[in-house]
This record gives sequence, C-alpha cells and structure tokens, in this order.
Amino acid sequence: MPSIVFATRNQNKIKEANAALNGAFEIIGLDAVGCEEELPETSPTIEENALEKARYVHRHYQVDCFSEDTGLEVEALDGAPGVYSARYAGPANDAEANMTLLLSNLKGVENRKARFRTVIALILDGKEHTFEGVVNGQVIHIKKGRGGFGYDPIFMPDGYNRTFAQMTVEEKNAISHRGQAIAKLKAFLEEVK
Ligand code: ITT
Repeated sequence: MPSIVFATRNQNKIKEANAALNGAFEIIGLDAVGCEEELPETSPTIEENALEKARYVHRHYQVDCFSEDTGLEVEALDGAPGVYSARYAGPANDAEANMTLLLSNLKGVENRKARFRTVIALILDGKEHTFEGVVNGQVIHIKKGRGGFGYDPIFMPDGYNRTFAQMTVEEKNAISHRGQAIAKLKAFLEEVK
C-alpha cells in the first residue's frame, strides 16, 4: 500500500482521513519522520496556512506530504472565526471555549448560516497541489452530540437534523468539508501513483 505523511498534530483529522482513504493509502504521522515540533500557522488565509504547514515538513524532512487547514466561516460574523478557528477563544485551541465564545457572539442573531471550509495542500515530487472541500449549514443554539471534534456539536449541515457530533465518522465524511477534500486528494493520488 503506498504511504504518505499527513502533516498534522490533530489526531481527529488523522482518524477521519484514515476512514476516508479506506486503505487506498497508508497515512504516516509526523512522529514517524522525527518531527516533534509544532507546525507554523502564521498565514492570513486557510489556503496559505495549509501550504505553510506542508512546505515546512517538506523542507525540513524531505518527504512527500500533505497538510490541511480548516475554518468555520460564519456569515453574520463576516466569515469569522475562519482562519482563526483554532485560536478563537485564545491560544489553547480549547473546543469548549471556542464554541461558548461563538454562541455568545451569535446571541440574538437570527442568521445562523455558516460553512466549514478545508484546504488540503499536497507536496508530491516537489510540486504543490491544493484540494478544497466546503459544507454549508447552520450554527445551532446549543451543543448537541458527543462525536466528532472542535465545533461539531454546534454545526448542523444543510439537509440534516443532526449535528456533525451526532454522526459516525463515516456519516460525517460522506458530506463534510474534510471528506470532500480528501476524496479529491485520493482521486489525484490514485491517478499519479
Ligand atoms: P493541525 O495540526 O492540522 O494544524 P489544528 O487542530 O490546529 O491541527 P486547524 O489549524 O485546521 O487544526 O484548526 C481548525 C480549528 O477548527 C480547530 O479549532 C478545530 O478543532 C476546528 N475544526 C477543524 N476541523 C473541524 C471539523 O471537521 N469539525 C469541527 N471543528 C473542526
């Protein structure tokens, strides 16, 4: 089975990627290439952040790799928290604190439209490629469900009456931002590998 490094520190992303790739490719973690440091994420957009993480790993460890950056873009907040989704309530990337702050910033706001957007950046044989996935939905008023991670308990995708946190990994992957981006990555890798 061909393998590729997934440049992420987020174990939930690895779990979802493994389920979506369904054995077509083996994902290798950063520890396996000796990368123990935090990846840089200093860019102002999701696209550039994804590229920044992949370029860092490629430059320092000389491996083919992909990274991804995800943001929750809320219409009534002009796209916030967006690229700052992880650090919305502070540097700790605390999902509970992030959700609580978002719900408080949306208090009394009727327009609950939001979308998750993922950009995957792949560096293969020194060339860069990007793949995007988007899912539209609503930020609901209270947290529901115990699955998923991050903002999943307050995000209900359009056409469903359950949040991402009330879905299995397979159900979420079938419609999610990350699931779509990984499907594009998988199709690309299957063509070129
Ligand atoms: P990396 O090591 O890959 O950078 P990270 O956790 O820092 O991992 P991001 O920079 O992409 O990831 O941060 C995105 C934020 O959005 C973070 O707070 C996540 O918890 C949240 N998030 C990402 N994907 C999500 C998903 O599928 N559902 C809910 N929240 C998600």
